[in-house]
Amino acid sequence: MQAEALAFAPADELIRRAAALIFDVDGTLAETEELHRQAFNHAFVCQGLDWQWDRTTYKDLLRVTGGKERMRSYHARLKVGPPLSDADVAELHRIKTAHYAELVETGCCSLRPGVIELLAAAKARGQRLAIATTTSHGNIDALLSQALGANWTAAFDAIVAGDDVRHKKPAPDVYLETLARLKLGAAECVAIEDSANGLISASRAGIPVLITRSMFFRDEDFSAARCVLDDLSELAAKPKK
Ligand code: XBP
Ligand code: MG
Repeated sequence: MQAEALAFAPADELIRRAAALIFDVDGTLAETEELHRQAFNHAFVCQGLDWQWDRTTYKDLLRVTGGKERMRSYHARLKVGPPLSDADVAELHRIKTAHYAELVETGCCSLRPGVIELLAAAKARGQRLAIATTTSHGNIDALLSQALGANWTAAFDAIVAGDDVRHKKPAPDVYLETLARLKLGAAECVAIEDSANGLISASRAGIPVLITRSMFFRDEDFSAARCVLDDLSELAAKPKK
């Protein structure tokens, strides 16, 4: 299908006709940010910091992508004491990531509605699947081995995480690297995202974006997206503009 025609197709056509579907992880595959928030707070207690991020604070902090960068940004706002050392940030993030994995491994965070069905339908159509995320490979594995089984990586042709590229979202790096690994053009693919940073990142890489509204980004402006759904189960329901 011609790229321009693909660009204005309803959601279900946009998805069906793409050569590859590129999925964001946090907020898109699952509502994981609430677990990330709890894991950050756990790490702060472990390290004797009197920081506790409530949902309102975390929603604002999510404008900074990357957990390490988010903690540095928060500390800088406090304007107290010298900047956190790289070693302090690394230790906080290590503790946070370990606790996040423990939370995810309880099975308390299922994949969002319609995700498993879309993965299966795409595979049945011979479409390729990829992941382009800011989080780490360890966090992706914790979530998807729990949700899809130990062999989950076999379903994806490319898995690109935050530490695989120089600049995190909203830079296009993670999507450009995914396209390079897929050996596909941007207009042949669709990015499935939940945040403004993710929309900007994929758009800068030239990839049409389908947004699914998530817990922390429900009220964001997604006017640059090709289509906006509440969740992916709508794809099975009816064509959506
Ligand atoms: C969302 C992010 C990540 C997570 C926390 O990634 O920005 O930083 O909030 O994970 P996505 P880390 O691109 O999947 O929406 O602490 O591992 O960064
Ligand atoms: Mg996301």
